[in-house]
Amino acid sequence: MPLDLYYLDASPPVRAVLLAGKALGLEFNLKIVDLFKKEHMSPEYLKLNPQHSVPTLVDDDFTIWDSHAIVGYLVTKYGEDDSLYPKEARARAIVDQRLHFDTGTLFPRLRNITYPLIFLGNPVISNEAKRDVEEAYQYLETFLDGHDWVAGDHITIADFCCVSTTSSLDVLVPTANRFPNISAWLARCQENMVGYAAANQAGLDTFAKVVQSALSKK
Ligand SMILES: N[C@@H](CCC(=O)N[C@@H](CS)C(=O)NCC(=O)O)C(=O)O
Repeated sequence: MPLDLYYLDASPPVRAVLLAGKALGLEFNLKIVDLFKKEHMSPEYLKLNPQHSVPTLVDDDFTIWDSHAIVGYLVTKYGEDDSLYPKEARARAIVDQRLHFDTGTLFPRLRNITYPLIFLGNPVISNEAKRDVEEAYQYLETFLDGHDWVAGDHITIADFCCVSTTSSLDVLVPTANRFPNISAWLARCQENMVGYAAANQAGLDTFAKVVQSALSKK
């Protein structure tokens, strides 16, 4: 039974799911939801996902949305082992904390910039928004102290979620050389994650083009 993934590859949460799919060797039946054409507000899509967000996964008769819920589900259902989402209580709690960090801190600070920029046509990134992003970078920098991956010493689903958001933030508020742990981790993700080029880089390039075009309207 194919896994249907409703997606738009410029979207960071979508790219987290694509990365998880590559790591697990899963094929998705990709269905584009063009947010620019408001396809996510169509009655059919709202029936599937009343919160009208991408990504949404349909696995046979089961529908789930929110990238963090999706990647956890995919590992639990299709992973050969639990290494990407450990079952041991404390290891899992750390992964969950990082997932919630993406949901509650990283992604909202990205959205605070992209929503006005891309969807309201406001081509300015405020100093306050930049400061918020830099504060989030500082948290991430600290999590990575002494660790190769955001939840410890091996890749987990938290890396998929945090890298898709952080690499997108980096386009808007460059980490430059100010956050060495983040720079090293971004390079590590690029080198070590299965299918990084197709799953994250391609959509990130599209995201960067959309952002640059919106910023050029200043
Ligand atoms: N927490 C959600 C966030 C998903 C989200 O906000 N996606 C954006 C695209 S990056 C979207 O679908 N926006 C349209 C909307 O929410 O109406 C997740 O991780 O899946």
